[in-house]
Amino acid sequence: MEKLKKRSWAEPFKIKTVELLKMTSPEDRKKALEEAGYNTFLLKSEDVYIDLLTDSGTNAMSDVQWAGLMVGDEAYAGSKNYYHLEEKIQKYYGYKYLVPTHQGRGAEHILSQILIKQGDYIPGNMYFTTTRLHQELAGGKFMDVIIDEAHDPENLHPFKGNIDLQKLESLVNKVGAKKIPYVSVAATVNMAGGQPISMENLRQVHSLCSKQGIKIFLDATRAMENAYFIKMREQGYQNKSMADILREMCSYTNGCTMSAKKDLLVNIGGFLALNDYEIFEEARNMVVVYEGLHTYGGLAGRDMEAMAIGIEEAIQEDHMRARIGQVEYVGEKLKSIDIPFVQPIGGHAIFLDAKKFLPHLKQLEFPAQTLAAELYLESGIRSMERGIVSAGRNKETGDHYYPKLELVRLTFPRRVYTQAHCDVTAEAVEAVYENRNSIKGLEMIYEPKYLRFFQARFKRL
Ligand code: PM9
Repeated sequence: MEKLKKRSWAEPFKIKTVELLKMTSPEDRKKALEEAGYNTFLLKSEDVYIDLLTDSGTNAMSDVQWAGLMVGDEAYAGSKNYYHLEEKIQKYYGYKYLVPTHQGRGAEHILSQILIKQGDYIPGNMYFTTTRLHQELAGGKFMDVIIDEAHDPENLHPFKGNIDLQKLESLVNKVGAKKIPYVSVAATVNMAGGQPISMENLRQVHSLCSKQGIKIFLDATRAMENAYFIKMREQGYQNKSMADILREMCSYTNGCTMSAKKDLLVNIGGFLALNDYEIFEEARNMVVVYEGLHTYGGLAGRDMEAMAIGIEEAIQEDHMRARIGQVEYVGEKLKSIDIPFVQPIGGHAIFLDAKKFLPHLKQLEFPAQTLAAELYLESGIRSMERGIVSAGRNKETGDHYYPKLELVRLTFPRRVYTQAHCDVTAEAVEAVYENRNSIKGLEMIYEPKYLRFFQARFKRL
């Protein structure tokens, strides 16, 4: 008898409930895509087979989280679930004060309005769409200080989310520390391909900022995934627990904004967590204007309970190994058939390199938007454009930003899809790749003012 060659890993859960999917024909998909203006955000979810649009709010909750919904304390003020969530945030992230928000951008709005003044600069490790918009709406200018390697899809740097300390220092020298309310540090870096920042880099940024009196705010949306990469890749962290690594990361920052819809395994929710009492006081004043009372911030008590439980589940190494392992599984398959995508394989998604995939398309023919549309047509798989459409326009010049990275994100919701879904996905990408030379680009026919990627419409050239 032939022997099996390796030992596999499997998910640390079993399936109790399933959600049925509708199978569609190529004709159905053509019609749906035309109606959606070639924008995958505008497709109806029921027309999608495997939904890899985002890992945001699309995770499967555990039976314990669902049970947690039943102990939701829906009091207007002082819900016990708020105190439970506060306790878990203090324990795992180490911040003192909690302001819940309806989701990540609610926290970004409040933080930006409190700290940014007209004419300020906010350095960060690559922009994120909503984060930069809130910084701009508050009168600030985002400055990208990520290492150059992050803009190169093929570069194998293990921590492509790192901040270039020289870029940061020269910005401080040029504009002065007073014009920099804080450094915006994301972990992992979404737009760079789900790439982590190293602990050493965070420590160095902290040391530079402390000398200059500049604060640091963490975008902790996928910080637990970042902690896992540190454990796997950074010397000295192999024997530390995920919880210890996460706390150390947070200890170099003054607070965080959080979209709990990712790492924390819930369908809705976010928060602002802070160490500085004065900022907390102002945030509590603002949250009642824009979100809800300071002990619910736009969430139901049950949402906060599910999030508190989600923190405990997400910090488990077994969970994270399976979560990141699934993305890695798809990445290794695509690598074996030479599909161009961002390497190293990221934490939450595979980012196809649309410039390499469709080299005959100019950037203004929207190669990533086109590729996302083609993948849907081929297979019913929904992905997301992360290129020139997402980058938007420069507020001062009115011209498009032309990002170096023109990517299509295949984003894996946590605990949702099986290995068979992963195989189907890789095969669909391969089928589009085989037909790539016949693919034509798109023209934008409707462009909304803010965050245009959500609602823009296109037609085929
Ligand atoms: N990220 C994503 O699909 C949601 C839709 S795209 C705007 O990746 C980071 C790193 C995010 C993020 C959302 C937010 C905003 C902040 N930071 O969507 O408002 O990835 O909860 O969070 C999406 P909310």
